[in-house]
Amino acid sequence: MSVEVRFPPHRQAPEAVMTIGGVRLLTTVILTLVGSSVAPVAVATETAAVSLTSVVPAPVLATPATGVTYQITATTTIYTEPGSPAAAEIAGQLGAILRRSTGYPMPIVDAPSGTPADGIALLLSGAPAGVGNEGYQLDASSTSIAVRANQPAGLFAGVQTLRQLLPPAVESATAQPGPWEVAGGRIVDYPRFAHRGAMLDVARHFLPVSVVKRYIDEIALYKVNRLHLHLSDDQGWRIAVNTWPNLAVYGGSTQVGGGTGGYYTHDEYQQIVAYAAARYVMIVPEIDMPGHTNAALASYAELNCDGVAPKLYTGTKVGFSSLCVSKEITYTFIDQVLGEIAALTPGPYLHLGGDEASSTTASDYATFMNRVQQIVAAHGKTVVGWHDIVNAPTLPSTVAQYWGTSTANAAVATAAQHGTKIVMSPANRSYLDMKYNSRTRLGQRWAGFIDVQDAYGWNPGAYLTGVGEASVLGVEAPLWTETIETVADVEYMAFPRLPAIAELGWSPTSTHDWTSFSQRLGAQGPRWRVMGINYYHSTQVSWPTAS
Ligand code: TNX
Repeated sequence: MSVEVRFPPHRQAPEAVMTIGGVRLLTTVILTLVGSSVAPVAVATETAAVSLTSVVPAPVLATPATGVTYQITATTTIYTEPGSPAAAEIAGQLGAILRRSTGYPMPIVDAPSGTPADGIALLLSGAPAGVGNEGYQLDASSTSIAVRANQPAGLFAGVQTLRQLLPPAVESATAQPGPWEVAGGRIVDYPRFAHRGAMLDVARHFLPVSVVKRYIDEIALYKVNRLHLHLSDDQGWRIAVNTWPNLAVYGGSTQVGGGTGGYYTHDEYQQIVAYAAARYVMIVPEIDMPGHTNAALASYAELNCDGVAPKLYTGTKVGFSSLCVSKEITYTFIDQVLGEIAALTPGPYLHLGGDEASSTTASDYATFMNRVQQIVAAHGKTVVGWHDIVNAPTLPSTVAQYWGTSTANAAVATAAQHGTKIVMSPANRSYLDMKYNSRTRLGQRWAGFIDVQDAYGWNPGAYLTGVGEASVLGVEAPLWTETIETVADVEYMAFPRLPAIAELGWSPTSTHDWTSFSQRLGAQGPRWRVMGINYYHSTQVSWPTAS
């Protein structure tokens, strides 16, 4: 029998063409091909080194080489693709992690031609074309590790996998004893969806730059490539706008519960954008409108239909505020605000919110959303809106983010059938602010309790009736912060559910299996402990002792 693995152009599991007795069978690779020299497996096999099949999100294909182990030692060199500053930066990131925890020098040098010995090579050549722009191939032999990708994003993803193949102590901030072994074999891997997102609501409670950076590091480890920042809401405006300075200075001066709030200066926002970009995470900024705008309305009386500024708001109600749809100054305001944010944001998207506009009439909502989408387009950006936006005329490029709790939404299905792309964030599956259960101290319960099996147990490509895989741009896990105040709170709600959503976004459906996932997730516990991540020890997962 021979096995040849093929990579379809996108979003599908690789297919194995098996030739048995001259008959060619085409099958999707799912589990072990018994008796074959190539054995793609989805279930962990125990070896001394961390198993190749323990990675989260599950790789497309993992082929252990039995009995082969690579070991990082004091003489290990990191080789990087010559002439690629991006590869050199990724090598630098890997080197920094390894230097801290191994205590070894880990020099970084240009890769020579040919296969380097005793080294870890990050190469922009030799990857299968089928792994695309974000995929990679990782080969571990007894003498070398080679991560090969077509683009730097793929190298970065491969390095995140390599981190997980090393013992948890590799994440330590201080030198540890080792040994630093990697199980031999090959991983070939690429994402199912383009959009693998997380969202932070920095409006209800302000989160400083340091917390956002830490979260970027945490999500990037799970191959999440979008961070949506909810930058404005009734309770606070969180980004400086030079043309409307009171937005941040006054509108940003409080938060839920009445704390002092805060906002990002342009320089700080750009620091976040750059930090994210170096981890292959795109920032998607959201200015919510026409509802969720009390902080703006309180900052500028002229934005109100009656010309009277409301008080700042520190409660948690929704749906009571609206920009004045009939006033021309509203559109000047939006044009100037979005113009500044567009100029600071390299990514293609501006998120307009558009949710829960219950103080705006349906016809005003349609008029307003129609006009603001043109404003975004004039700034060269693509609109994202919460799925309520499909109740207005949408541009063909507008992306709708589904946040409902039902598996049927006729308006969203119709939009999808007309070509609108959908980001899936069903509130009863992906909302990281929902409580795990009735005993969870933090969070809300309006969309139900979500333990990690609920977060994992759905298929984004077949969840909403009439919204098939081809209409789905990806998934996103939002964290609303009405009850969330600190980095420890953020981590408690995000871990372990964020990695579940990340896996739905990255891994092919053929790998979807709760038993396998819960085992692989449990293996992350000791890593999170070393990293100081305050995670929820869900009883649905068996966590190794002392993690
Ligand atoms: C609904 S989801 C909201 C937010 C709240 C969240 C709390 C959505 C688009 N709007 O305003 O923060 O529920 O779970």
